[in-house]
Amino acid sequence: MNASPEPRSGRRTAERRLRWLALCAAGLAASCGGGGDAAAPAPAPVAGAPSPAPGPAAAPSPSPSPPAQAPSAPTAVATVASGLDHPWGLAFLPDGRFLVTERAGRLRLISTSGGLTTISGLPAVQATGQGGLLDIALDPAFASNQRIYWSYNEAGSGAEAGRNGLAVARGVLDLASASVGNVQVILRQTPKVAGSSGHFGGRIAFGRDGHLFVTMGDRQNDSERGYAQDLSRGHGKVARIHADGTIPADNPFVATAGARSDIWSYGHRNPQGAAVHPATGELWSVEHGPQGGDELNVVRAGRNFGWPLISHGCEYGATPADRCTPVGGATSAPAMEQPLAHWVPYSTAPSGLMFYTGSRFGAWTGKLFAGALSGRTLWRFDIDNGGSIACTPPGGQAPSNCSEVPLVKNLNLRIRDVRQGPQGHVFLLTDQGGNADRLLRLD
Ligand SMILES: [Ca+2]
Repeated sequence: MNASPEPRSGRRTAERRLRWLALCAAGLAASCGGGGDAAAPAPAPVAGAPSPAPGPAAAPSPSPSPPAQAPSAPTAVATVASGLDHPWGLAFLPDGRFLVTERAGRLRLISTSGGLTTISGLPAVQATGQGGLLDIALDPAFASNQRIYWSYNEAGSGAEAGRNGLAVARGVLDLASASVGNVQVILRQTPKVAGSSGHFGGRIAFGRDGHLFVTMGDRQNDSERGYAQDLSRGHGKVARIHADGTIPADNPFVATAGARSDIWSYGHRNPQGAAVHPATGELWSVEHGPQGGDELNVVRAGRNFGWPLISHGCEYGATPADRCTPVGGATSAPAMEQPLAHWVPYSTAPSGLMFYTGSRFGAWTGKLFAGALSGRTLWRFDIDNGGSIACTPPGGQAPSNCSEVPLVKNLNLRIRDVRQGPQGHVFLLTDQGGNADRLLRLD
């Protein structure tokens, strides 16, 4: 269904606007208002004009518009760079180059021809288990301030020696010397924990108003996962901060005694994908459930997303045929959010989330995409069709609103991140280990 041909015409942009309006009026109405970030008028989700930024790898002379005979969906995969080591996050520089994090702690500058340079000047990263150097983002005003932001696992020191936790830092990138200066740590997930190297969350995304969202996992210790419900701790939360690390006055818990003022939402397990809806400005996220029960959520201010009190997944060890008791004992509860979509009975381990707003691939415009690690695929959500979304991993019957992209499924690689680049291309990071760790472009 990805490749269904659609004729191009001058009415396309208007039609897309109508589709987004239909999204708001139909099954996904709740996603179009009510959130703390949703007050601003919604811009047209599809840019009528191409991105002003120069093109990526295979387009040495930037072409301002897609070729006349461009396919309506990607039909080929090109390797932009190989030789990476567990790449995790991706950002696009205005000059056509790329920044890619490697979990082991290197920030890579990648040329349009795939050449790798290591950026120096980052603070120490503790690379262990799922932890290390994680996501990367450019400041919305990067062209004038050259500022970049990254998330990572920070080792504790002093009284916190032997513990670790997620941190977010920013600095000023000097491309000429391939270094970062003026580094400031702007967020720490506290308290740091002992005995875990997992569930950091770690995605960062700028909201339309310039606030920075940070997803923070529950840190995987079973005995401590209840902290996801504890507003005094950073576990299992999404944070929202100003770009300098200070706290927005309209954060939902700033007036709650004992609560961290940076909390935007709570009750999360391990959110590894985050993207801001192009029409509503709301944060959407995908998170890892336990065994089964991975979730797609619309992350609204002050809401409780349930972990570990409710879940659509089982404790590890249940067989797929088991009718397990969900973690927490129930799949729903009053005053707790339900995911927009969830995966059962298998996990797909979603990582990376992208609203496709480009016009290069017309059949993808207005769709949402999530990478998958254990699922080794790219999920496509036809959110613009309205109605409910349910995802059933391989072996099941996938409903039409949630499907896998065959082009990516056939790669059989763990997809860590998916991003829309300049000129409407789609880029993937594969986190496979060995020679298969790459930056890919879908053509
Ligand atoms: Ca949940």
